[in-house]
Amino acid sequence: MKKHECIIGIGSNIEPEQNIAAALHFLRQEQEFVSVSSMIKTSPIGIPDQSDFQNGAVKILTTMEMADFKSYLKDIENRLKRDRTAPKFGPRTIDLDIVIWDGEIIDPDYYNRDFLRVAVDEIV
Ligand code: PH2
Ligand code: MG
Repeated sequence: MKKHECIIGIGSNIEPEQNIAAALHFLRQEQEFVSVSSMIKTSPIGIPDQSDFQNGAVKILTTMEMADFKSYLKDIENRLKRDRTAPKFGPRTIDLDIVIWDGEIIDPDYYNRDFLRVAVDEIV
């Protein structure tokens, strides 16, 4: 079966150690896990008055198509009690975004956020 290579940006500023560890655990159990970057502490973008984030990136291989994989990441966020009523740039237990899919950069944050580019470039 054809596998897609995906690099996921990972971020959290609510109990980030536990929530990032839990997200990585799910990805290791449920996908073909390739590598994970260093996690770095970053100042909040968008809404300054909230806790610092931990950010990093993960590379996996998946047999899912992109739309299904997006839903799958959303499901992990839900399992980690992501509050969907919180503001767009507000605090979150976990945020999982597809940054690169089969070698193509699909998230413009790659260009806008230095910490995301550094984390992704570490494992690309
Ligand atoms: N994500 C946000 C809003 N602000 N700030 C940092 N430092 N890291 C993030 O991942 C982040 C953010 C919503 O996507
Ligand atoms: Mg995000």
